[in-house]
Amino acid sequence: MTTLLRLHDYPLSGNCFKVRQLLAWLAVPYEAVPVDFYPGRAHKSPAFLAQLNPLGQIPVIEDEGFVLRDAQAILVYLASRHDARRRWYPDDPKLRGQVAMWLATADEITRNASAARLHDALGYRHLDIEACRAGARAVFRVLDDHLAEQASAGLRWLAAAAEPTIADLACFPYVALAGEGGISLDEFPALRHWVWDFRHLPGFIGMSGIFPAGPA
Ligand SMILES: N[C@@H](CCC(=O)N[C@@H](CS)C(=O)NCC(=O)O)C(=O)O
Repeated sequence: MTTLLRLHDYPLSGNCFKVRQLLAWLAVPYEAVPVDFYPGRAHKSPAFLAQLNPLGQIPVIEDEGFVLRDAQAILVYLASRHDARRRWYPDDPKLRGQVAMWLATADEITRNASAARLHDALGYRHLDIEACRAGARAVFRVLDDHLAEQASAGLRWLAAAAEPTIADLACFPYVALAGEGGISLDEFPALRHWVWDFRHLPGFIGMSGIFPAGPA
């Protein structure tokens, strides 16, 4: 008997959102296992560290005994396993290289923009909020410049593909939630446009703070 894929999940986590959204797009059934992230800090419990993620972070999935941590790694796994069209994680070597580059950038976004949000919204007062905001603005500048260049070549997404890939999904949530960390997107017009396009993708599920777009 096959068991459902399990996602160790917290509804307010943008990293967990990445996984929920890809599972929805790929129509993969799963069981969400709630993690008492705040205030319980269940992701730092000895059992969580020993069995799921020694880094004490979410998301983590379990797929028939296969345990995988890190949102970007999980997106690669799920797209490779369940997306027969190879739309989300294209086979083309150059596209794959571009996707990998932006997946790495997504973690840079988490380190800065997500940290600023944790500081402002969940009371992570030990974080250096000005350094987080400056780091987020620096990486947003890279994204904004890149998306503006893509637009001048007739492209809308981070990799040079006609459709969005897991690169866009990985970078999306903490850009869209930047305001919750006190970071304005006003100086990043191409990035704002990309957020708008992404929110309008069919099947976009949204999360608290990022609402699905209504009908056009
Ligand atoms: N590289 C990891 C970062 C995950 C991450 O930072 N998750 C946050 C929740 S959104 C977390 O668990 N933070 C707790 C911590 O870092 O101590 C990923 O992309 O999944």
